Amino acid sequence: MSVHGASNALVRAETAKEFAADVQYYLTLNPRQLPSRYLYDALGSALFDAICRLPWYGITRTEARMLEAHGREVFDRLDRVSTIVELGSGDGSKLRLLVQSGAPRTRPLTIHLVDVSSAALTSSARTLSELDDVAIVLHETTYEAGLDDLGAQPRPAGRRLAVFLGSNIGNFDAPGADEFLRAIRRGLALGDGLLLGADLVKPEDVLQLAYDDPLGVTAAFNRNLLVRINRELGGDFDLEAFEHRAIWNAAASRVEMHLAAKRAQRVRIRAAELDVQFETGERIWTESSYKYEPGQIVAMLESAGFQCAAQWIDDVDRFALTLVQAK
Ligand code: AVI
Repeated sequence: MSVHGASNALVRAETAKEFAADVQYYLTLNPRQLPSRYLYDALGSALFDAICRLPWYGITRTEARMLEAHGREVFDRLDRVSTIVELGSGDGSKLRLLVQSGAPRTRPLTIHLVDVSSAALTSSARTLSELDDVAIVLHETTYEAGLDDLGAQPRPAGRRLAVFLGSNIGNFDAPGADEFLRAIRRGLALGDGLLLGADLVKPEDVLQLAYDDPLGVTAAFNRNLLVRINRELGGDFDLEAFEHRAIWNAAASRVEMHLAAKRAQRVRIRAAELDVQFETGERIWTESSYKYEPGQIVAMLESAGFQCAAQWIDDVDRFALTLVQAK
């Protein structure tokens, strides 16, 4: 295995200035919001890893089982894959499962890992180093910049397979998901593939436990955003004064995470030059996690320039893996 980093020009660290500007903008919207990407500092990422191990959060386990079961069919339907591009590298274990269960495959295989987190890239590269005959290229950057970079590179022989797992698509609203899928399409050529993992609509009590677990790990993941603002932007949020809420919005087909003020209070965030007055019960909307029906996933992919090659559905744990090709 060989590992290469993309050029430094690609490395885009999220600056404190951008964070401050986003906090200033989103926290003063009505309703108050914070972009969910800021949940993932080092502690937030560790808490998310813990969430993936919770008995009530099934996405990671179900998807891993499905990748193992259907990996072979993925590479049968999409022959001559010479390049895999994983957007949001996680810890590499799901991609390893896919490649292992997909043998025989083209050798050597080049795997591009795109993630803003250098810790995630390192851990993923370590996991994938167990595979033979694989070259790994790390792109420490946003998905969009990684896709632009790949689109601009000379194409090796064989097909590209983009992989976007973990129902990360569910954290985009509909226009955002469409824009993102179109950006993936632009980075691919006719006949290249995209494998998308997406969570399905399930009973409300199951969703409630998945996003408000009895151990309080998801609550800590959510409230850590305030810890991050206090540390990085000189905020004075009183953590005890905000509680985690997970709300199933059936009309919009999404689970929303919020932080609700337990009492009226004023919060100062120095680096954002912001004073915010919260009333009792007032909420900050921190994340949406959209849940789909299988047909909606296909429709969303088709309108972004793909055609469906296969869809595998786990009807018990309600998760879908969809393989499409660029048309
Ligand atoms: C990363 N993303 C797909 C997770 C989700 O299910 O929306 C993040 C998460 N939020 C709360 N629990 C997990």
